[in-house]
Amino acid sequence: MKKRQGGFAKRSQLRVSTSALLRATIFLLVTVVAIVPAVAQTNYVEKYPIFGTHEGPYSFAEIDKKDYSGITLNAITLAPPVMGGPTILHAKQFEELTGAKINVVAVPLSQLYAKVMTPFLTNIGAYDAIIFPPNWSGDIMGGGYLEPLPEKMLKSAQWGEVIQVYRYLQSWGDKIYGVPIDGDKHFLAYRRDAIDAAKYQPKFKEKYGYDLQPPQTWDEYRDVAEFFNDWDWDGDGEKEYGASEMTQRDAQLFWQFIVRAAPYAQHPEVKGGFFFEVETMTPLINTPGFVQALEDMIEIQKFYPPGGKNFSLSDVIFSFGGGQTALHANWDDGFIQAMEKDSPIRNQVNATMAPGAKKAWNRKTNKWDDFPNINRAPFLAWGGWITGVPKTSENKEAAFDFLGFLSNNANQQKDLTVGRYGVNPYRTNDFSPVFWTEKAGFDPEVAKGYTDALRNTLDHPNRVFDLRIPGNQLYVNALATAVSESLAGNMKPQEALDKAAKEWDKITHRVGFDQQKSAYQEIVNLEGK
Ligand SMILES: [Ca+2]
Ligand SMILES: [Ca+2]
Repeated sequence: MKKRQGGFAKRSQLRVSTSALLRATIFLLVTVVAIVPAVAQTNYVEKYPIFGTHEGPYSFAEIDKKDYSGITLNAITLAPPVMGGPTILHAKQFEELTGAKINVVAVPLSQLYAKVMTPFLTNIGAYDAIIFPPNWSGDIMGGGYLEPLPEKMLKSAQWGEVIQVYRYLQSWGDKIYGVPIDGDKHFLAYRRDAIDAAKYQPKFKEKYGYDLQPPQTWDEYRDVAEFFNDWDWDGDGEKEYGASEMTQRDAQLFWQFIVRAAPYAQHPEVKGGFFFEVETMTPLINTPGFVQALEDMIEIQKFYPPGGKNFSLSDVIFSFGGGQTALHANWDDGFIQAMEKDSPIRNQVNATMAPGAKKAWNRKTNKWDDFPNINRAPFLAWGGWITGVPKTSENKEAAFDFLGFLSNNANQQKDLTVGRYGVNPYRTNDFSPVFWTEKAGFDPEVAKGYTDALRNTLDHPNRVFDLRIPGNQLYVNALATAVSESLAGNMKPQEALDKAAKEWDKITHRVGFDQQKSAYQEIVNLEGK
C-alpha cells in the first residue's frame, strides 16, 4: 500500500493533464476505500510474535471481539520454560485482547500433580484452566473432573487439523475433554558436524570396525557417545561430550529409560502389552529387555557432560541445544533449541528415529530373538501436554476461549519454533518440511530429517504408547526410583527392576485391578493400528 502511494506522489510532481488528475483522484478514492478496513483492524503480526494470522473462533481477531473485563481466570501449568513459557505469554495477550485477568500458577513437575489433584479431591474449584501431562488423564478425565469440549472447539479447523495418533490423548471413554496444545514422541537428534563429518570417519572405523553414522542401535549410540566424549571436536575451544540424558529421579528419568527399553522389550510379533501383560496385568518391567536397557544406561553415564547424572528436561534442552553433546534421544525441545535463530549450532544438528536393537526379548518363548536388520520400537513418550477446563469453573466459556487462543494456529506455529516451550508438532501442517524451512529457517536437509523422523516414529507399526492409566504417577515414581538406585550403583539392574515390578503389582491392586486392566487394554488396542 505504501509503495503505491509513493508512486502516486511522484506522479503528481509532473505537469498533470486533467485526465491524469482525474485518474489520480479516482486512484486516491480507491486507495482510501481500500485503506479503511485495514486501519480499523489491529495488525496482530506487528503487535505479537506470530508469523501470520489465522481464521477461526479462537483467532486473534475473534478473541479481540470478546469483552471479559471483570472476569478472573485461574490457570495452573508447569513452571517455565516448558509449558509455563507459552502459558504466561499467551495469558498476557489474552488479557490485552479481552480485558480478562489471568492468574497463572506455575509449579515444578514434582509439585504439579498434588497442586492439580488436591482441589479436585477436596472439591474446591481452584482453577478455570489446567495444563497437565497426558498420563494423568486416567485420574483427571477418568475422575470426571473436566468439562467436555464445546461444539465450537470440535467444529473448528484447529481441532480438525490434529493428526489421528494424537486425538486419543484428548479423550477418556467416549468424551473429549482435552484442548490439544502439543504432540510428543522421542527421537534421536545428533550433531551433523561430528557424525556427518568426513574427517572423523577413518578414526571411528579403525576403532569400532564400522562406518560412523547416526546411531541405528543403542550399541552404536554407546560407541558414538564414547568417541565424541570429552574433547573439542567442533573447534570452539571448549570440550564436548557424548550424550545428554534426563537422569533426575523426580523429573523425567522414567521416559529416558523407557525409550531405551522399547526396542529390546517390544517384540514386533508379541502382542498384548509392553508395560504389562494385559490379560494378567503382570508387570513386564523386570523382564530381560528392560534389564538390558538399564545395563546400557549405567554404561552411558561415563559419556555424560559434567553434572549430567542429575539432569532434568530443562538441563538437557540447554545442554544439547547449547552445543554441549553429540547425541540427544529425547523430545523435540533440545533439537529445536539447537535450531533457534541465535543458536551457535543452528543447522549443525539433524534428526532420525530413536535407536533400535539387534535383539528383542520374546516373552512367549522366553528367549532373545535376533534382529540383524534392527528391531525398531519408537516410543510416543508423553504424547503431548493436555489442557482442559475443570467442571467447577464459573467461567467456562472464557476458559475455553483462553485455551483455544493459547493453541490457535498463529500462536502454536510460533511456539513450535521455540525449543524451551515444549510445544511440538501435532497438526497436519506441522509435518511439512516447507513450514520449517520458510518459518523457522531450517536447512532443507534438516527440515527433511526432522519431519521424516517424526513421521517414521508416529507411523511405525511397532510404536510404543505411553502408560496412560489411572495412578500413572505412582508407577512412574516406583520405576524411576528403582532405575535411579541402580544408576547410582546401589542396586543391581535385575534386583532394582524386580523391586519396581513388585511395587507396580501392589499399585495395580490398590488402584483397582479391573479398572487398571480395562484402562491398559485401551492402550494395547492402539498397538499396531
Ligand atoms: Ca568444542
Ligand atoms: Ca511437548
